[in-house]
Amino acid sequence: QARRAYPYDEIEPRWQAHWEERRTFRTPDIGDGLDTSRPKCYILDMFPYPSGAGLHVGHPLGYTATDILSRFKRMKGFNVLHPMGWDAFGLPAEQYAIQTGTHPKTTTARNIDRFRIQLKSLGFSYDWDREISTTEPAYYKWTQWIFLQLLKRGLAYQAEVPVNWCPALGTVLANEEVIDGVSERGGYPVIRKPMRQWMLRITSYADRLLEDLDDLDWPESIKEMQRNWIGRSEGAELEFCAVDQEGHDLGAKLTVYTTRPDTIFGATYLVVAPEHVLLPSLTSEEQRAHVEEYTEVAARKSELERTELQKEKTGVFSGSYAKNPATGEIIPIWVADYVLASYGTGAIMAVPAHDSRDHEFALKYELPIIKVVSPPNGNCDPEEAYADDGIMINSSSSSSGLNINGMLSQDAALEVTSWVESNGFGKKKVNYKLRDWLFARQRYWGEPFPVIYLDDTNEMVPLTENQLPLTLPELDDFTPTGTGEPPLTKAADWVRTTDVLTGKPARRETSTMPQWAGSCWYYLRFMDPKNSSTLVDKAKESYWGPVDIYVGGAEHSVLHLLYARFWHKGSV
Ligand code: ANZ
Repeated sequence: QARRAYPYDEIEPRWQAHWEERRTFRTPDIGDGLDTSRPKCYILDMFPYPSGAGLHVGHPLGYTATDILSRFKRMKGFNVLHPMGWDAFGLPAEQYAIQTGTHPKTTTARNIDRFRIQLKSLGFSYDWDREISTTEPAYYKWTQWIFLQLLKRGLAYQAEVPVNWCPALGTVLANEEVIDGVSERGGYPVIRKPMRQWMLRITSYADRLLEDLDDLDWPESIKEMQRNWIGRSEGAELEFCAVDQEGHDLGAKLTVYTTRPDTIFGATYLVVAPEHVLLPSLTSEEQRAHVEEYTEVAARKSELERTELQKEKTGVFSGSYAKNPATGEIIPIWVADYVLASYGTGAIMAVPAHDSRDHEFALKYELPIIKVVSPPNGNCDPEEAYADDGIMINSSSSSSGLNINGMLSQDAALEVTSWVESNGFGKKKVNYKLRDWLFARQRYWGEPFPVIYLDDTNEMVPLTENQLPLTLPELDDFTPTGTGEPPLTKAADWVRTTDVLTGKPARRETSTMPQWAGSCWYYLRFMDPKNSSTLVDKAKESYWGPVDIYVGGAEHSVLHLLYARFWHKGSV
């Protein structure tokens, strides 16, 4: 009886088969039956990562919302583009493959099939004719092509940068794979080790990525996350001369970055990051053993452990001093890991009366604390650093001729900046928290870089466009090598190559691109998924673009949602 009243197990399969057969939700192409006089609506879901477990409940949650909207818009006479595809390169697939001993190609194909069946059984109205996967050579040909464009524009470069190296596992780990300084898998210690890596110059676009947010029709919370991540900060770089205990000039200059030049009279010591290049030359013989021991311990910590997670500040005196240009006083130079090498100049002037980190440090190591800002209403906690603006006090010196007493902090900051600028030991400076994007992984399951290195000169030569795609070689043993060399080094026949232009022997790049490479631009490819001669046809892009509705997780707000904006700006 119940079956006859509601034969759901007959209705759904029947209609799903009907939609499949008739390709009901196919969106025709421009020039192939699409009525372009109608308005369009491009409704996009976040590119799912097809894991072995199948869909989780969060997937259909968002997909149901976009499906309702797609059907509604179609009924209202819109041409609706509502595609689906797979973000299928990357670490999880590779880890799963290593654990199960199955090739990532096999597991990925299996996972995609499973996801597709599950999505179809939910009856979503996707245009399956436009399905793409980042792991298909026909797709990653264009990911590689974009990389070549970035390279041509000077936006891709190689540099020695510290990476998470796990000696026990013999591999480089992504930040997400390191928990409290040990590897997520196995719990082995992870250290920071400099390695040659591909980097993308996202910082060249820091100002545009920030300013253009104002014009974006995105939720304010996502825009705010991007703003904070880009982290624009206005201040000054100031030079301090290194001196010995008697005040004799040592010939070295230490540049600090500060957002509070107004507090210069309260700078009672300087701090350099443990990795600072000048540290070895600033270290006195008496202090050398202490400093070296300290920097070694610091090298084992991640940035998060050195900042947010650090319960107690630690540091060591370097044995040298510097002259505070405003006061003429001789102040000590310390090394401490709460100062990061990767931000500003990797050195700070410490103002313990007005910065809480410096305050805590000064109390612990008994360094002088001098108040130079008085709160406008006169009230402040004497036990704590007063970090807000106020009125300058204790801020004049006859030796330097600088006097900012009685000024408001902001005016004093401008005054000090122009004073250092006119005396030639500093300048106004804007800094961003945003770093260049570490764009290489010592892993197998990713897009190969389309570049080679000539054997004789080591010169890097980009592949030509007609050599793309450079396909990932079949490799039975795709596990990490144990030496930090990428697994692709094991594909010896693939690595060995010749430069087509000169016929010279060469070798291929063996690191691969990170998972985000393929997910940076998929919204463009869906507009023209089968085009083999260009990434996306201009006419199709101008009809379908931009994406009208995108539903995805906020956890990607500073990953592919930011990377995509950078690629779009950088490659067109
Ligand atoms: C002196 C000072 C006095 C500071 C004061 C603050 C308050 P944002 O806003 O994040 O840019 N700083 C600079 N470089 C650093 C580094 N590499 N690692 C850790 N701290 C660093 O912060 C800039 C401020 O953070 C700078 O201004 C500097 O401390 C510190 F009352 O200089 B300030």
